[in-house]
Formats: sequence, structure tokens, C-alpha cells
Amino acid sequence: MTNLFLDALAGKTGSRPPFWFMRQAGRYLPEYREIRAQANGFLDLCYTPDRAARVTLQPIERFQADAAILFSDILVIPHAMGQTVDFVEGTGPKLDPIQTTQDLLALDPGKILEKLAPVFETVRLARAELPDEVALIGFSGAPWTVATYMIEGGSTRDFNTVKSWAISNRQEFAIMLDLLVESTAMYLKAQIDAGAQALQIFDTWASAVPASDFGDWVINPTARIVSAVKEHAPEVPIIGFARGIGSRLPDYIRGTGIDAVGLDSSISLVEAANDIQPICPVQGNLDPAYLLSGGAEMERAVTDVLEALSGGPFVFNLAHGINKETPPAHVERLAEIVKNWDSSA
Ligand code: 1CP
Repeated sequence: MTNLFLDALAGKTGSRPPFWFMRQAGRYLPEYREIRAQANGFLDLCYTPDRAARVTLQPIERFQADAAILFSDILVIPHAMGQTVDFVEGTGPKLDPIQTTQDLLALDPGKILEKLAPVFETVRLARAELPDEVALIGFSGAPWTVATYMIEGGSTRDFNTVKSWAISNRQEFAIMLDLLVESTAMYLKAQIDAGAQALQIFDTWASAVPASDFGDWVINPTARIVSAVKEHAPEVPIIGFARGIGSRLPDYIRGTGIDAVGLDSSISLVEAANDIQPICPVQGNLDPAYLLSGGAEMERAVTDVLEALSGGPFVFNLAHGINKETPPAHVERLAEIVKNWDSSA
């Protein structure tokens, strides 16, 4: 059975590019909001396998993407290590921030596989329901991005707390990254064992890392996760998505050992085709604002991406997650354009 998505990650160029969208499950879909309303909060939804699996499958039923992504969140890792994590309606995640060495040493990666068992069950249920030609993607956050939430206690604009903590407590921050490398590698391996056929590692806030720390905070921790996962399952491709890192992409790709790279919309199509695609398969990079806007502007922008990148190994995606105000009809139109694209024309 051919799977366009796994073929593209293996470096092949097919009859048309495969596609999926970051945050393809979520609040822009009425069927998601309905299940979300039945759950007792967001984490409860992540830990209720039959519901989480239904949410994983919803976008596939609606627009037949070539890959489904496990419905969960990057913050289940700190939660499973014992940190208090809450998702507050309308304001995003809230964590009891790690401030002292004592807070750090209280984190326990020892029971995460037990605590995250419902997530692995979600993977099993979703895989069992999906047709063979649709791949199931597992995911995690990268250590740096997860650490920003653990130390800031939630979302941040300036990253001042996490950066100054990491700089003034280098040894402790290295221990924190080690804990995240260890727990994330275990978590991703267990997702593979449950049925995930590809993985994406989200380093959403990589652009906040000073160039002088990029090796220690971004490349090295991700490389250690990639090598641990590869030792366990060399056949499972890993996509790295380090948002906003621009000229550091080649170092990130080569230094981490990822199989394919997600591109944000700061990367021009010329750079993507000439500088990145010769190194590895690329995924991206329609800005979600075009999808939100829809119409002729969206159609032109989608065609530009397809023309620039579909001649080589390529997975069509957005540059970041779907905005929650996006009309589902725009997403359906986008899916139709990609499905009708002929890469050989
Ligand atoms: O109440 C709700 O429904 C909450 C909204 C929501 C959703 C739908 C959150 C809270 N997480 C998710 C699901 C989710 N998160 C997925 C599921 C699969 C899919 O893509 O369809 C994935 C892959 C994530 C990953 C995630 N969570 C990232 C990395 C990707 C990205 O978007 O940059 C990050 C940074 C988070 C943290 C997070 N989770 C939720 C919120 C509101 C946030 C904060 C985002 C921020 O700080 O801006």
C-alpha cells in the first residue's frame, strides 16, 4: 500500500505532494468543540482515549489528509513528571513554575509511561481506525520549548524568566534538559510501539534561543532524542520543526539527524527549494493567515508553494498551526487544491 506521506519523508517525489495541517484537530472544527465540551477540561480530553482518538480522526473524515496527528499536547510530559499543569479556558496553559533546585529534583520521569498509558491507547485506537494510506504521526515538544512552559509557568512573549534562569543556573538547566531528553525519548518510543509511523518534534520557541546557546539548548537535546528513537526504531522518520531559526536551519538539520524539516513562513520558497530541500525533505509552509483569509489570495499562495516545492521530496503543510477562527470551508478548499495537484505537470 503506498503512503504518499511516508514516501515523501523517505525522499521520494510522488504524483502529488501529501498534506496534513498542524493543529488540524482543534477549535476551528465544530465537531471538535462538541467533544471538547463533553470532556472535563483539556487534559481530561487528552487522557480519554476514545474521545482523543475520535478527535484525531475528525479532520481525516472531513478532508482526507494523508496523515493524522495524535491528539494530545506537548505539556503532558511535565504533567507526567509531576508538575501541576492546568489549561485555563481562554488564557492557555498554567503550570506551577520550576524555580528552585528542589522543584527541579522533585520532577520524576520514572512513572511517565504508566501515567501516559491513555495516550498510547489513543494511538492504538486511532491507528486501528485509519485506512492504510493515511499515516499516523506521533509527536512531542522539544526540550527547550517544553522547558519554557515549565520555567515561565505558561506562555510568554519575551522568555526573560526562562532565559535568565538558564543562564544563571547552567548546571540545573542542563539537568532539566537531561530530564526532558530522557522522558521525551521514552514517550516517543512508546508512541511508536503503539502504532505511530512518523514523529514530529515541535521546537516552537527555538527562535528565542541566543545563537551562543543554540547548540546546547536546541541541537544537542534534540539530537539525543533522535538518536535514542533511531536506536529503537530506525525505520520511523522524524520531522523537526524549529520555528523561526532561519539561517540556522542547515546546522539544525545536520546536527540533530532529523529526516525531514518543517519550515515556517519566514523561509522564502526560493531558499526552501535551493538551500533546504537538497539537504532533506521539506514540510510547509503556507502562512496560516492565508488559510484564515481564504479566496483568491489563498489560492495564489498555495499554488506558489506547490510550484516551488512539489518537484522534490515535499509534504504540504502550514507554517504553523491553524488559527481557531479559520472557516472549515477554507481548509476543505485548500485540501482540494493539493489533492488535484499534478507534480509532473
Ligand atoms: O481547549 C482547547 O481545546 C485547547 C487548545 C489546544 C489544542 C487543540 C491546546 C492547548 N493544545 C491542543 C492540541 C495540540 N497541541 C496538538 C494536537 C494535534 C494537532 O495538531 O491537531 C499539538 C500537536 C499540540 C502541540 C503544542 N501545544 C505546541 C507545539 C505546536 C505549536 O502550536 O506551536 C505548543 C507550543 C503547545 C502548548 C499549548 N497547548 C495549548 C495551548 C493554548 C498552548 C500554548 C500555545 C502558546 O503558548 O502560544
